[in-house]
Amino acid sequence: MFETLTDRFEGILTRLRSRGRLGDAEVAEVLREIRVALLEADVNVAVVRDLIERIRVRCTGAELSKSLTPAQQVIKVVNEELTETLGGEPLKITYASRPPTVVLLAGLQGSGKTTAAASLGRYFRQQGRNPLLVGADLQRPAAVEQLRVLGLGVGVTVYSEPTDPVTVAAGGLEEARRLGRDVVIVDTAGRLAIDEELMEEVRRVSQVVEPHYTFFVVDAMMGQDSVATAEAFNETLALDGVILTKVDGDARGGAALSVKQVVGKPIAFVSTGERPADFEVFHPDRLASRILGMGDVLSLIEKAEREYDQQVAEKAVERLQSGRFTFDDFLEQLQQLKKMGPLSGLLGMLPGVPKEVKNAKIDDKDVSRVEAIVHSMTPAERDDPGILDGSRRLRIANGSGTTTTEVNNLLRQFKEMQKMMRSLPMGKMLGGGGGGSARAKKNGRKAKKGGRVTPSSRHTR
Ligand SMILES: Nc1nc2c(ncn2[C@@H]2O[C@H](COP(=O)(O)OP(=O)(O)OP(=O)(O)O)[C@@H](O)[C@H]2O)c(=O)[nH]1
Ligand SMILES: [Mg+2]
Repeated sequence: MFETLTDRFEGILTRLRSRGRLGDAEVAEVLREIRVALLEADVNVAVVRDLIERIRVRCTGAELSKSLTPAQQVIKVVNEELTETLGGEPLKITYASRPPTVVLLAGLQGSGKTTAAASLGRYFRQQGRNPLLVGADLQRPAAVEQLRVLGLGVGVTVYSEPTDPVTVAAGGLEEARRLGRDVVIVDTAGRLAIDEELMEEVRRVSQVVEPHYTFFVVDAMMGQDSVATAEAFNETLALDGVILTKVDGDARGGAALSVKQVVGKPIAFVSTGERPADFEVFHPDRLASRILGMGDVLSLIEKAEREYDQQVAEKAVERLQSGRFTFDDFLEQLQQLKKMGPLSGLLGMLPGVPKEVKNAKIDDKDVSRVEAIVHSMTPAERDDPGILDGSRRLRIANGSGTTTTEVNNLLRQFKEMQKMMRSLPMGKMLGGGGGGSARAKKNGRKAKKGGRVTPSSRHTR
C-alpha cells in the first residue's frame, strides 16, 4: 500500500537530509519533487496544488524552529500538511443517546460493502457494543447468505426477510430494539452511480432508518474514479464518511489522498484484505508518517524539538564524528538525555539501533554514579581520558566515592560508546546530516593541524 509514494518520498527526504542550509531555490526543488511524486501516485491535481502551496508558504515563511535543522523542518511541515490533507483527526463514532446507532453502507457493485458490514460488526463488538447486521441487499440472490456467513464468523446476528429493501431495513431496526442491540449496520445492494432506480432505493432505505452514519464504501483501486463516485453519492445521500477498501491492492494511494478534500468527507475506515480483521479506523497522521517512510522518526523529531537543545546535540554529533568526543561532552549529553526520559525509550525510536542496545537497562542511580566519576576528573582528564593512568583512576574513585573497577568500567564503556555512536544514524537524526558532518569534517581537519590526538587513539589499556 502506497509503495510508490513511500519510495519516492524516501529518495526526496534522503537528498533533503544531505543538505545543509535550505534556501528558497532548494525548497522550490523539493516541492517540485513532492509534486511529481503525488501526481504519479494519482492524487487529484487540485489537491496536489493546494497541498504544495500550503507546504511552500510554511517552508518559506518565518515559521522556524530553533531546535530543528532545515531538513527536519521541511519534513515536519510536509508531514503535518499531508496529515491535514488526509483528514486530520481520525473519525470518532458518537453513539446515539437513544440506541440503536444506525450505520448505513452504500457503494458500487463489488466495492466491499458486505465485507465491510461484517468488519464493522466485529469492530463494534470490540468496542463493547452489541450490533445487529441487516441484510437489505435483495438484488443479488446470494447476498444475504454471504452476510450470514460473514456475520457468523464475527459472532454478529444477521436480520433479513424476503420482502423488499425498505421493509427489511425498517424490520431490522425494530428487531434491534426488540433484542436490545445498540448498533445496527445496514448492508445494501451494490449499484451503479448512473442507476437511478437503485439510487432511489437506497435513498428510501436511508429515509426509513434515518442513519446516524452513512458510509460510502469504495474500492481504492479505482483511483480517481472512486473519488468521483464518492462525490456523486454524497449528493444523493449526504455521506458522513468513506470506507476505503482493497487498499492492499492499491500501490499508489491517490484516492486516499484526495477523498477528504474533493468530497469534503473524511475516510472513516480502511480495509486492507478480505478478512474482517483486515479493517481498521483510518488514522491520517499514521498514514502520513508511513508515506514519508518516517515511522517513529517523526515522534523522535517531535521529542527532540520539545526537549533537546539542538546546539548541544549538534556539537556532540560533530565531536562524535570527528572522534573528539570528551567526558565533558559526555556529561552534557547525559544531562540532556536525562531530560528526555528513559534512555531506552529514546534509543528505541532510532532506526538501525541494535536490539541489545535498545534493551539495555540504564538506571538513574547508575547515571548519578557515572556523573560523580566524571565530576572527579580534572578538566584535562575529561578532555583526554587517555592520560588516565592507574594512580589517576584511584584518585577519581576515591574522590567520587566509587571503586577503581567502576572507574575502569566507565572508561571501557565510554570507549565502546564512542565506537558505537560513530556508527549510529544519530548524526543524521540530530545534527541534520550534511550540515553537521561538513562542519565535523572541518573540525577534524582543524584538529589534525593542531596536532590533536583523539582520546580513543591515545587511550591504551
Ligand atoms: N483484497 C481485498 N479484497 C476485498 C477487500 N474488501 C472486500 N474484498 C473482496 O471483494 C469482493 C467483493 O466484496 P463484497 O463485500 O462482496 O462487495 P459488495 O460491495 O458487497 O458487493 P455487491 O454486494 O455485489 O455490490 C469479495 O471477494 C471480497 O472478499 C479488501 O479490502 N481487500
Ligand atoms: Mg454485498
